[in-house]
Amino acid sequence: MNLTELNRIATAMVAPGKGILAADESSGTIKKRFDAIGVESTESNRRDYREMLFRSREAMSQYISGVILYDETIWQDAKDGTPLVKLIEQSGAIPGIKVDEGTQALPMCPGELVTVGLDKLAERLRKYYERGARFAKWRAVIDIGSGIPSMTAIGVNAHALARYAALCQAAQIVPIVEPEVLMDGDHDIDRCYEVTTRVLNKTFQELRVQRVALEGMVLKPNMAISGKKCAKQAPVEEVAEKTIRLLKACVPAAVPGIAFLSGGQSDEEATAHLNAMHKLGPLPWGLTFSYGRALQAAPQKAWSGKAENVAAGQNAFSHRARMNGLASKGEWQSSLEKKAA
Ligand code: 5MM
Repeated sequence: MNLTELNRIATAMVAPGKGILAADESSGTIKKRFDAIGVESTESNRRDYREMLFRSREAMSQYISGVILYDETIWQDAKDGTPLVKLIEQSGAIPGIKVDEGTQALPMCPGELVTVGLDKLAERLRKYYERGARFAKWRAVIDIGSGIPSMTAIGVNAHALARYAALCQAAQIVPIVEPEVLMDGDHDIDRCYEVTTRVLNKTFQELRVQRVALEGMVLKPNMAISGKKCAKQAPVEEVAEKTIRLLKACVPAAVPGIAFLSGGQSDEEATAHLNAMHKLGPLPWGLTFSYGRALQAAPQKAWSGKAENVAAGQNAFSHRARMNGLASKGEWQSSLEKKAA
């Protein structure tokens, strides 16, 4: 393992002003997104949509440091025959790959999930590296509800995240470690804070036990935030303050960067929260976005599967990428959104 090189890539993934595009929706999830805009989820439509994003010159060259791909996409070519991976590289961004294989019910733990995909992972990583992937992603899902999460679910998911991360580093691939505490319930921000603390502490304990080099990874956490159905929604400043307090308590400074998931926040909320956190600096790690929905909802709507809307889709994507790029430096203002509208 060349740790200097892993650290160089991890640092580039969280460079100030840039963040990561999570375009790794599995077939089921992208179908849901396409259903919402009335587009059939065929292999060629998925290719056309992602090609549109990767050819968005402004977004890709200025605000996107890396793209997380799904297995189908990493092997696909653009309409003109150029591998999609090459389009990403040519824009100056780094290709990455989602390597988990989704979740399964966790036996003896009703309502809880464990992420799978460790079998033959070393071999898959070798092929992805040859194709150009320089980082990977594995997402664990932790739900908050009555009596959950259990320490069993937190423990097995942390163990799998660390197994995955160690295999990535051995294959010279930077692991994005994503333990996502869902924001789907009616819990308040303090319950999210408490559960996320337990999850991150257990995750870093496992990473250390399995000898993962913290200097060669990126953490992709949720923010400390109110559940979507909670009657009392914490304001932006509280989300920022509690998230930074929590991360400072749980994430060692050796980690080069933290890149948030958006988790179902609106586009502008996700941007405002990241921006507010940068007002609380200096911070010990790079802090940026690795958004899926909060970067793609607008371009998906603008595109709606029509070739004549490609420019509109690219404009919508570039706008969100620019707003989040500014937020990753604490330079975003809500008036910039209105001006664009
Ligand atoms: C883009 O969505 C990713 C893949 O999800 P599925 O495996 O369920 O299709 C997801 O892991 C994503 O990378 C993160 O959750 C961040 O995306 P959001 O939309 O939460 O910012």
